[in-house]
This record gives sequence, C-alpha cells and structure tokens, in this order.
Amino acid sequence: MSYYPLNSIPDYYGIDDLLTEEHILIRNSVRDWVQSFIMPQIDDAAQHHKDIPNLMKELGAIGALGPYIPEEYGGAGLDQISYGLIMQELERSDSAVRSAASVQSSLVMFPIFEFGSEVQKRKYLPKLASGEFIGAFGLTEPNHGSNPGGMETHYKDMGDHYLLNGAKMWITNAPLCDIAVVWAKGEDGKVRGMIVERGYEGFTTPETTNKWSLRASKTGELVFNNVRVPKENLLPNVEGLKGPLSCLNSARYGISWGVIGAAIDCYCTAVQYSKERTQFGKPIASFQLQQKKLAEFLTEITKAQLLCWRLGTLKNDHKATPAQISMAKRNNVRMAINIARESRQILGGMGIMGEFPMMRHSANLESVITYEGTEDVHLLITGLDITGINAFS
Ligand code: TGC
Ligand code: FAD
Repeated sequence: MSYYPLNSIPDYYGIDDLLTEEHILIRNSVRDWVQSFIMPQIDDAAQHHKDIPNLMKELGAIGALGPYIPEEYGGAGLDQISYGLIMQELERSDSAVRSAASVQSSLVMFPIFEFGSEVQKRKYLPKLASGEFIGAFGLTEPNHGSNPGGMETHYKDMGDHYLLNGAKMWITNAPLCDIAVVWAKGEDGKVRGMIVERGYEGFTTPETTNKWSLRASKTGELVFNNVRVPKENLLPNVEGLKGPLSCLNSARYGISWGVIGAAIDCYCTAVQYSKERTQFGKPIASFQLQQKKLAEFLTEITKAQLLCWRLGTLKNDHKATPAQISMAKRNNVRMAINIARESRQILGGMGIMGEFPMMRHSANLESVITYEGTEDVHLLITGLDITGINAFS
C-alpha cells in the first residue's frame, strides 16, 4: 500500500482546475484500482521477477487499454489528456504496469487502428482492448536499437504468403504475447508492418532473464525462422520508417505523463517519512537540507505536470509535433529518475528496502530513460529542431 495518504498527492498549480469532471473521474477511478489491486502485490512481483496475474484483463476491465481508440473497436473513445492521466496513475505503482498498458495501447492497438485494414481492426482491436489478447511491438534488433532504419529483419513475397526471417530484441511482453506487430524490410528495402500470431510455425519468443529493472514486466525476443505470414496480415496503409516512428510518438507521450506518477510516489513517500523520522531530537523534515530536496522535487513535478497538460491539449488538437513530444519524454524521465534517486536518500537506510518504492522506481526508470529513444537520441531530436542540422547522419 502507499505509505502516504492519497490526498497528499500534489497539484501545486491547480491543474485539476484545467481538467474536466470526466478527466478527474477517470483519474480517480484508476487511482483507486491501483491502490487496491496493484499496490498490495507490486513489491513481491518485482522482488521475485513475476508478472502480475491477469494484469492485462484487469487493465482491460478498467478501460486502460486503447483509451483513445473509438468505442466501435472496443476502445473507450477518450481524449489524450485522459490517456495521459491513466498512464500517470498506473506508473505511480510501477513502470511495468504503465508499460503493459502503453505497449498494448500505443504500439499495438494504435498501428492496427491507424494503418490496418477494416478486417484487421475488427479482428484484433476488441480482443486487445479487453486484454483477451496480449500484444507486442517488434522494432529493436540486436544490431539496431537507436537506429531502427538499419533493421535486418526482412520478408519475401512468396505469391500466396510472405516469408519472414530475422529477430527482434528487448521486446516488452514478447514471452506472453498472442500477437506481435513486427516491422520488417521488403525486397525493395522499404519498412512495412505485419501482424504475426503466436502459433505460426518458426515464430518463437524466448524470455530475457536477469534484469535489474522492470522486474514485474516480461521482456524477450521475437525470433522468425522462415515464418509464413498470411498476406492479409500486412498493415496496408503505411510504408517506411514513419510507420513505427508514429507509434513511438503516442507511446512517448504516454511515458511523459507516466513518469510523473513514479516521481509522485517517491515524493509523497519522502515527505511523509521526513515528518515521521526523528534525528537529533527533531523530525528530519525540519532540517534545511531535507527541505531543499523536497522543494526541488515539488518544483520539478509541477513543471512536468504543466508540460504534459499543455502537450495533451496540443495532441487533442492534432498539433503536437514529434519534437515537442520528444522534449517532454526526455525532460520528464530525467526529472523522475533524479527524484527517485534523491528521495531515496531522505529515507536513509530504509530507502533501500522493498517496503518503500524508491529503489524499484529508480531501477525501472533506468529502462524508461533508454527505451522509446534514449536521452541522447531525444537531445539530438531537439538539437535538429533548433539548428536544422541532423546529427544522426
Ligand atoms: P529519419 O530519416 O529522420 O526519418 C525517417 C522517416 O520517418 C519520419 N519520422 C517520423 N514520423 C513520425 N514520427 C516521428 N517521430 C518521426 N521521426 C521521423 C521522417 O519524416 C521520415 O519520413 P519519410 O516520409 O521522409 O521517409 O530517420 P532516421 O533513420 O534518421 O532516425 C531518426 C531517429 C534516430 C530519431 C529515430 O530512428 C529514433 O527515434 N530512434 C530511436 C529508436 C526508438 O525510440 N526505438 C524505440 C523502440 S520501441 C520501444 O522502446 C518500446 S518500450 C515499450 C515499453 O513501454 O515497455
Ligand atoms: P544503442 O542504440 O546501442 O545505444 C547505446 C548508447 O549509444 C546509448 O547511450 C545511446 O544514447 C548512444 N547512441 C546511439 N546512437 C547515438 C548517436 N547518434 N549519438 C549519440 N549517442 C548515441 N524495443 C522494441 O522495439 N519494443 C519493445 O517493446 C521494447 N521494450 C523494451 C523494454 C526494455 C526493458 C528495454 C530495456 C528496451 C526495450 N526496447 C524495446 C528497446 C529499446 O527501444 C532500445 O533499448 C533503445 O532504443 C536503445 O537501443 P539499444 O539498447 O540498442 O542501444
């Protein structure tokens, strides 16, 4: 359970006044679900490298899978601020929980909705929205992480089917997935997306073990050894790297909100602990050095909240640029990892214990600062936007 009362969660600049009643209702209902379902089991899951039983179906039941996908395809038809608030509440518990929801929503449902055929949408989206199907997104490869354009996974047109060969690495939910949206090059060298179903001969999903980070989430490989993919599984409406990169815009946006939740969990825990813990005859909260830390945490959380709220309104108006999303992802993940590390110190030795969330968030955020574009990649995207000069090529 959370160590602090939920009414201590900060809204220092009154962002609630900018939200609708529906936004607040959605946020509070996800907050309650996290409190009752995830919080009691998250430390055990992370400590023992277990996934949370039935997580995807539970997320489906609270409407956290594909919240902005239209209702006719099983989504909730919500706006982008609602999506962000859901991600924030989920990641207050653990980045693994937000990862599960954001991969399913932004990296699997989004490309099928945006680039899929009507038949594909009707076949897969409702099952993904309910959590009956678990999806994975295969872009990264052993030799191509920051530079997905170099991918080696390829397919050949065999007349009545495609023959897929190659391997993807570091794939969230690979060992659990029912389907994977896979990006591969055709014989013309152009990147296309296709839906690969578990059970296709030659398709395997070995688990990546020994992680120190995101221990409540499964990570693995997607391996394709002469896999026959039916032609109707090709996503018909996109070609080129902009296909997978468009999905990343949506996922990076969700992460920008999500990590605020992780930062809030650390901040609220530190405030509560500093008022209860006495040293030198006084609560440690009375020492100026501790107050400085808390003041800086709140300032950074507030700035991140404002950034996300404005980005959400831009996204609702279809005006958010990839570079704006990139800035928010980089800024907010850095903010959260700094708060997780510094707030642990406020708890002294207790900060390393599983009863408190800081070490878990801190370790998780080491993945979050790397996936969906490393901090360096996002700095260079902003650098390109400022100067017009591409540092990648
Ligand atoms: P570049 O030449 O710049 O662009 C190629 C084409 O793509 C278009 N484009 C975009 N379109 C939509 N959104 C974006 N953000 C876009 N960025 C670029 C671009 O306009 C161009 O289109 P066209 O029509 O001219 O062909 O591409 P590049 O090869 O130089 O690469 C640019 C770079 C480095 C920024 C990009 O490749 C990149 O973002 N790299 C980072 C890779 C990454 O983020 N991978 C994430 C994998 S998925 C993941 O981590 C999931 S974690 C899951 C979890 O939450 O658990
Ligand atoms: P590399 O690209 O090898 O980078 C190594 C270092 O070099 C980094 O510090 C990087 O910033 C730096 N670097 C690289 N290029 C440049 C440059 N041009 N200038 C300056 N520095 C540079 N991928 C998926 O497709 N689907 C998933 O579901 C998924 N889930 C993941 C889950 C976890 C837990 C993790 C850790 C990763 C996941 N990824 C996933 C992969 C993730 O997107 C990649 O790890 C990430 O894009 C970085 O690629 P890389 O690890 O190969 O690092």
